Amino acid sequence: MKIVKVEAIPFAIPYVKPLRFASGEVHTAEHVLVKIHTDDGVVGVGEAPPRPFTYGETQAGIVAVIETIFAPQLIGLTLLDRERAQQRLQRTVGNPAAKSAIDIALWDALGRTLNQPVTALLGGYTDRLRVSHMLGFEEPAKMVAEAERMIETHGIRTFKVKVGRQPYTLDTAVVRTLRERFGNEIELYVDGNRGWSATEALQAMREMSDLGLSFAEELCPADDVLGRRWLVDHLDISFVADESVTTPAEVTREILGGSATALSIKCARTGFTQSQRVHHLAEGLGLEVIMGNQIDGQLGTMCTAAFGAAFSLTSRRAAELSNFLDMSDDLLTDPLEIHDGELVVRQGAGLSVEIDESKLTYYRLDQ
Ligand code: MUC
Ligand code: MG
Repeated sequence: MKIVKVEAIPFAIPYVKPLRFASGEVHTAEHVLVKIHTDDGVVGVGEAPPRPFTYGETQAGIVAVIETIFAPQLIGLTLLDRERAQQRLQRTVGNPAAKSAIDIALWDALGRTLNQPVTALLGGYTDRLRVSHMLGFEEPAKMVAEAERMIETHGIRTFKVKVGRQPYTLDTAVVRTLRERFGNEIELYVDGNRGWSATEALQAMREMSDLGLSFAEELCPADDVLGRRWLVDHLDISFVADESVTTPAEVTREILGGSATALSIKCARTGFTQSQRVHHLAEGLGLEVIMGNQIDGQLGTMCTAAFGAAFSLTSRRAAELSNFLDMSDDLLTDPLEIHDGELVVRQGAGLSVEIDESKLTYYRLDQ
């Protein structure tokens, strides 16, 4: 169970269609595959999606921080030295996606070693999650057509609509069209990725007050401290903190400060270990939770599903698990599938996924 080698492999897989939102856009999955090898031949895997517009990380930076700082800190520890591994990773500030991919690879290796699914080791509450699909900025007709395709092909009935553009009526018109087209057959919520001011956000939310939205996420920046509290105070639906809550301390600060009333948990930024801590905090504080998507590939999506299915609180709401459907290819030998609006969490050892080495050879950027 001793860690002997840590690999950080950059790869690039194009999207069939880009995902656009208020803080950026993604055309290619330029991610980093992390592999952790143990002395008994076990290999655990994790996937880091760099999001420079959210956390400041880049693909080259993730490879560099893993190779130069994290790998030397981890080699020699065993897979059971989990708190020591965390403490060493946390000595470096920031770098949430790099740390998370390592943490996930350690859990995968542990699961494979013990011949147990990670989802069972974490909590084992259920074996499936309902899926929520994220609709990026497009012409309104294309967004409606995409929702239609997701309903018909995958049975998905929950949609997170990206908002945060100026004028805000561009977005409110799309949300209204979706509600009119699909009626109460679908659940809708919105995510602004900090694109609006507090005032714009409140005007937009008032305009949509008859549309039965479940949540509003990061409509304006948390750094607009008083404006954000004022907004949250004036809304009558839950306000989800996403990119403003990347650590348990940030969760505490934003929630106790009145800047949010619910949380998005993303394994891509808090791995499994820190996600557990965020989950326990949410449970203690009595907060609703959504399992979020950091525009993950299939490996990252499996991690979100494995974590979300592990607990009652994280499996209550539809989880954001479907954006991998827009990638032109992926790295897994056995692709994930969404049927009847659900993703089933596999119950094999570790994360129950295998990397297709020939695809990795084709898409990797370092050879
Ligand atoms: C989301 O929920 O904000 C967009 C950027 C990112 O890091 O995650 C996505 C989705
Ligand atoms: Mg978000």
